[in-house]
Order: sequence, then C-alpha cells, then structure tokens
Amino acid sequence: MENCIFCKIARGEIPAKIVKETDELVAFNDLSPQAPHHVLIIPKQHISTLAEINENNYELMGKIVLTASEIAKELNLEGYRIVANCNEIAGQSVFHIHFHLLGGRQMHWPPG
Ligand code: DGP
Repeated sequence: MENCIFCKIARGEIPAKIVKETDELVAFNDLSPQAPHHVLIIPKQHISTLAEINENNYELMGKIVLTASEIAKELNLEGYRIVANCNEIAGQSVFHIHFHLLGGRQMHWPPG
C-alpha cells in the first residue's frame, strides 16, 4: 500500500534495522523499544489488522510465529512475549499487521 510505513520498510524505501527477511516476511527492530530486544515481524503483503485474516492468508501468521521463535533462539532469549494488537482499542497504531517479539527483561501479567 502506497502510504503505509511498514510497506515502505518492506520495500526498503525507509530505513530499518532488518533482523531477518524472506520472500514473504520482514523482521526489524522497533523504533521505540519496550524491552532490551523488541523486534517487529510483518508480512510483506499489506494486511491491515488481524481481523482481516482468512483462509487465504492465515498461513502467513504461522510463518510469523515460526520466525519469532527462530529470532528468539538466535538472540538466546530465556523467555519472550509475542504480542499483536488488533485495532486502536487494543493499542494498534500502525495498520499493517505486525507481531511484537519482546524479550531480555522480566515481564509482568496482566498488561495494561
Ligand atoms: P502497535 O502500537 O502495536 O501498532 O505497534 C507499532 C510499533 O511500530 C510501535 O512499537 C512503534 C513501531 N514503529 C512505528 N513506526 C516505526 C518506524 O518507522 N520504524 C520502526 N522500526 N518502528 C516503527
């Protein structure tokens, strides 16, 4: 999508610290890290929110989780959290599906 910031990162039009990239996905460091390790994993295909997942694109979500787990291993994370905020009420601010991989510090539950 033309003006989507994460599509621009996926196309290499704006800089990001890329951690991993495949034909379908890109993982890069979050600009505003909430933990010592904070990586965003996105599909290159523009999908706005988790509410748009359907039978044609759900496999991408599994690939994102697999990629998150591979990155966590590469970072030697003892434990980690994967978060996907769906819609503004849940804290989504960028409307291109992304999974946050957070690790490197003690986490607490429930989140705010
Ligand atoms: P969310 O609130 O769940 O939609 O998370 C959006 C995240 O995206 C937030 O943690 C900050 C990050 N972010 C926003 N703009 C950019 C950017 O231009 N580059 C990078 N690397 N991260 C960004």
